[in-house]
Amino acid sequence: MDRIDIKNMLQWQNLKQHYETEMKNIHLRDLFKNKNRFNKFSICDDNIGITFDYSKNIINYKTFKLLIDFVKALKIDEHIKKMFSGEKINWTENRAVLHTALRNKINNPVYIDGKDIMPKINVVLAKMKKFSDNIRSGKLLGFTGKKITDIVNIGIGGSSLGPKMVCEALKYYAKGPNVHFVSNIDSADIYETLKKLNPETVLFMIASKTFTTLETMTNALTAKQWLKDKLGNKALAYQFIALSTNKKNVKEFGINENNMFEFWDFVGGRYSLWSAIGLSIACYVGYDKFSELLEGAHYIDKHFLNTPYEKNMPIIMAILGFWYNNFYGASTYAILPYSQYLRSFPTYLQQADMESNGKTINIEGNRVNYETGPIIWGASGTNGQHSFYQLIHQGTKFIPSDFIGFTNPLEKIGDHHEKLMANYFAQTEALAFGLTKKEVIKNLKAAGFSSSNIEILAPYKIFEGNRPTNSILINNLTPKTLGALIALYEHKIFIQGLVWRINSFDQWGVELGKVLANVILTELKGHKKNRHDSSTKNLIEIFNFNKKISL
Ligand code: G6Q
Repeated sequence: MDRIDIKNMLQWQNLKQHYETEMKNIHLRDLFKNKNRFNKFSICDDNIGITFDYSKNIINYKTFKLLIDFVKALKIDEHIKKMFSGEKINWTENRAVLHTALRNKINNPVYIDGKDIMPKINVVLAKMKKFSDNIRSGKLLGFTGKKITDIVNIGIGGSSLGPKMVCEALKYYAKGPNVHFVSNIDSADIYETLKKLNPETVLFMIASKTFTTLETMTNALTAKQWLKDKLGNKALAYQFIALSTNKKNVKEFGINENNMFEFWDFVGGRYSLWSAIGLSIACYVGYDKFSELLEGAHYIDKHFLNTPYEKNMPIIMAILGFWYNNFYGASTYAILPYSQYLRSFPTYLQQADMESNGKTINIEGNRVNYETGPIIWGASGTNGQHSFYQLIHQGTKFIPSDFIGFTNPLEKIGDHHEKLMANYFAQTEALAFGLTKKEVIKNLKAAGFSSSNIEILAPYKIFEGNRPTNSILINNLTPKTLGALIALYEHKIFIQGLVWRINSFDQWGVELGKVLANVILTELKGHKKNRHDSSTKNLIEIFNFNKKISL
């Protein structure tokens, strides 16, 4: 990237001035006086069945143009091309970023250092197909000849959150074995999972890019011992497989190369559900559905690459987030899916977004002088309405949010879906337009309140409104639309990283805690004492003392 101070750019200055002089005090009620607003600020893609309505954002035509001017000035198109063409844009790890190649359905060559990576991707996809077909059909059996009924994916972070979220989201389509995800090093996780399983019918997938992660390797060894105790050592060859980039460690662990599904360092952990890490998905819903998931993501990749900025969904999502983050001081962003199937989507996006853009050092190695990635949070649909929505509607914090909903339910039962979606529409309307004092007084009068009571109550019942939302309305929850939805957010995150001039693809911020934990572990095992601050030292001493007496 060129040396740029984004706050000194004319385009940033224009946005700043526009915010201060025209937008700071404007209300969505005023903006909606323009009857053409929905047409101008929405995109309906009938090919995939997604409507993206961003009209309930605090922007006018000029804001939109200035935001587009800003990203154009940053030449983001060049960076997008660099990612898709395998340039090593993850500069702190000297790696290409090619999760898009994993779902490259047109199969055109994609080169890293002059070598086409598509052949090796296709080999692994074919191996995943064969394996998942065989597990589902019962051609591949457990050690004692029984059909696999349960898969336990042992992995953490990117090696768990993506496949777990997708398996939950596509549960309706599942006909394969049950899937379980063990990630926490807390023994409660593996204990509670294993205690209900039959060792003869369990398949363990050890999902770890590096095959060194403390949590995963500890859980994997516990699972290995459990299976060995129940069925003997030979069962391992039948019921343990590895999803990894690290052949050597997989072998040392005792898993044969045939039982290893490979991926590569150009696939970041949090972008890995499209790779061998997605094998649990393929076994759960079938390879065809997994392939449709890839197809949906590929569809958005093409949209992202080929659509002008003004109609480009991920780019628009990115610039709107940037607008609130950097001009309105919004430090958090809510993700609100109106679908029980997508209940883990906010958790998944927390990693995808916050691990990517929670950074302070820019490409030149300097500390940024502006805000970068927001705090991402959220929960599924109406459940949230009965807890934290109060704060979004009437709290002092300014929280933009995304509402994700589906036109059709997967299973129509009574009027559940209409009721769910009535809430979906009502919430964005209430957040945008609120309830004025005049309207509150009118309502209270109609409800028969006395004037003195009206005076007391009215202030509490006012909704200021002007809370911005995006509505993503999808026809049906299918593997394809889910793939598309995930890819929309992946690219949004990428664009925001470009705007903030940070590396969205490393995660050094998770390292320090790991190093210190290794040091402290020796102390908890009583081997040695290290120097610590007085708080940490005393906490460790209390832990070690009480551990002895409770034993
Ligand atoms: C994601 C991160 C991180 C990673 C986990 C697990 O982008 O890199 O969440 O996925 O730390 O790592 P392994 O897959 O190497 O065990």
